[in-house]
Amino acid sequence: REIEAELRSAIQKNELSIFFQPIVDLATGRIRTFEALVRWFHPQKGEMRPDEFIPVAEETGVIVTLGNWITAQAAKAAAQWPDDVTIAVNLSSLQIKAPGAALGIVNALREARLDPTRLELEVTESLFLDDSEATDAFISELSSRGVRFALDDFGTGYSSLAYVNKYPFSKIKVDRSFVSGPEVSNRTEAIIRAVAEMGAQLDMEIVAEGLETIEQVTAVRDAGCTLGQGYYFSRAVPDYLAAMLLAQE
Ligand code: G
Ligand code: G
Ligand code: G
Ligand code: MN
Ligand code: NA
Repeated sequence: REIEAELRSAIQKNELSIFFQPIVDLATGRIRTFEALVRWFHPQKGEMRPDEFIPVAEETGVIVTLGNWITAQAAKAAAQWPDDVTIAVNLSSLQIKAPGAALGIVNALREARLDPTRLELEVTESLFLDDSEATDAFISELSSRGVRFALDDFGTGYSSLAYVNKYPFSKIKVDRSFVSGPEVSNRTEAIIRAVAEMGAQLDMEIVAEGLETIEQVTAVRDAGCTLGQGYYFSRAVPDYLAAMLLAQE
């Protein structure tokens, strides 16, 4: 397919870049993490959304090369930030099944001189659906080196609680569909409160995603979420703007 060939050369041609969206401490307002989100500015077609090209990258296997590149870039950017700011990178299931997947991440960290505890890998349950041996090996290898894992899009899939039970997540990201709409209903708030309670019991932080209004921020904070992410705070921004946001704190 055309998009596949284009994607393969996009890295060399410098058409891809990593943007960074802050994840904010809801008690202090300070940035604790940036989530790396890949962007593709195509010379003819303009901005291509990751929703369009990540699935193609997955189907064609390009995601392995692309994923390693994203992790390396993200680690390099994070190495410039204060030590208490972490970087979150999204992982596709195909990436972790590739031979040497864990090693690729370890090398990216080493090359960037980034402490492994400053990297968080965001995974969804699609990661766990098959080949659990490779998944287990990947997670235990990286966990033992200090890399953290976050369960992304929580609340939308199947059997999410089974994964919470099985793997050592340090964070759960409540899917943004739970806060969509200008206000958070009492019902939704009760669900978020229950998830936050679970997080407190299991020593996992709960991130509310997709926060766009102050009402949503207040509601999820009152419900017990400790971290928030969304357009209310900031969109994903290029590295120099991420550095400026940190410098302003
Ligand atoms: O900004 P947003 O349009 O970035 O991202 C849309 C979707 O693409 C999300 O599901 C997000 O997790 C995914 N995505 C964005 N960047 C990356 C990336 O670097 N790797 C992977 N695997 N997925 C990404
Ligand atoms: O699947 P994942 O959660 O990694 O996807 C992140 C996606 O959510 C990206 O496409 C990002 O641009 C988008 N996003 C981040 N903040 C907001 C927000 O406040 N509102 C909406 N609608 N989307 C958001
Ligand atoms: O919604 P999202 O999280 O993708 O926010 C990123 C926004 O920033 C997009 O609307 C994107 O168009 C814009 N943007 C920021 N920097 C650049 C840039 O260098 N080139 C282009 N084309 N768009 C940019
Ligand atoms: Mn994510
Ligand atoms: Na998410």
